[in-house]
Amino acid sequence: MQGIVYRSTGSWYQVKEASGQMWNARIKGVIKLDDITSTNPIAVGDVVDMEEEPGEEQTAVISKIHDRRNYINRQSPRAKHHQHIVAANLDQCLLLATIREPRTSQGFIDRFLVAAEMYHVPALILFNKLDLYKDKDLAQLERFRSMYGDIGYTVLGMSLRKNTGLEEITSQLKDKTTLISGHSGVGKSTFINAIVPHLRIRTQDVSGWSGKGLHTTTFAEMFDLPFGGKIIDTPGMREFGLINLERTELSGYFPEMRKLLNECQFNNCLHINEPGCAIKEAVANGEINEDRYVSYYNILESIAEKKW
Ligand SMILES: Nc1nc2c(ncn2[C@@H]2O[C@H](COP(=O)(O)OP(=O)(O)OP(=O)(O)O)[C@@H](O)[C@H]2O)c(=O)[nH]1
Ligand SMILES: [Mg+2]
Ligand SMILES: [Zn+2]
Repeated sequence: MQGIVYRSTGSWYQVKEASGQMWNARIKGVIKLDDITSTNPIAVGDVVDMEEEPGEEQTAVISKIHDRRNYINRQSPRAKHHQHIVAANLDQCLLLATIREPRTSQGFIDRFLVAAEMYHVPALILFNKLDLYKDKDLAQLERFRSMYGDIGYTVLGMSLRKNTGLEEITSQLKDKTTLISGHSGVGKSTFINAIVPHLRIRTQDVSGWSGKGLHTTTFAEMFDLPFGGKIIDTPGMREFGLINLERTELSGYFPEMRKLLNECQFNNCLHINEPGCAIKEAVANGEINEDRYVSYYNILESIAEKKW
């Protein structure tokens, strides 16, 4: 039988068969994997083949992992050089961000967007907790809307507390598999509870964001959307480590830079202080947003620091 992995907790996986039946499944022996070093061989969203385990109820053994269309990974929390696959076979990834309680920085948003570009997964940005925003936060939201909108990213806003802005985002999720990520406490699980009736995933208690960055969700889990599509809840992340990223490739993951790269005088231009740099020129004449260039520079620096 064939199924899709909905949840992975250590060595056991919950796999949903085409009929809708959920199986507890595990790996026995060795199965062939992609040529990547990963601490979790099977991820949420993986399509697998499995056989019923004789004598056990609703238990199966996974015999094959189908090739992944794409996947998103993070540095493994346990082993720095290893990757941890968060989820596979995605149509898009959604960054849930907040300007208050907690604050999501532009640097974090830009790292997320670079990761999405690297994995060729379209990205959306959704700002939550609009009910808490003061005038200066709303001005910041408008700045983000125009800056990211100009580059081609969809930016939406909502308040789960006030129940506003949900129609727009649900129409974006319909019939797609979406990975949702963002800092702890931005409301990822609350959002999924709001769009999937009868679901009661654990969320941070009503006292709300405590500032301690406690993680309420501790592993990735996929849910079916009642209007079609799937959504994957993930644990909050503090920072977005970018793995396997070369300095010379970075500007290719900024869409507004990508289209100008051919115009730089040197084809290995890092756009710092090389002569004839089209990117620096575009920043100077306002075609490229200066704050985005600052993010580019900061990420470039962070790549340089890692020497392995
Ligand atoms: N004021 C306000 N609070 C909200 C809103 N949406 C969610 N919250 C609160 O924010 C807190 C965090 O919500 P969670 O859904 O647990 O956050 P999470 O992103 O899943 O966090 P982790 O699982 O730790 O990554 C909860 O107390 C929610 O009630 C909103 O629109 N406005
Ligand atoms: Mg959560
Ligand atoms: Zn250049």
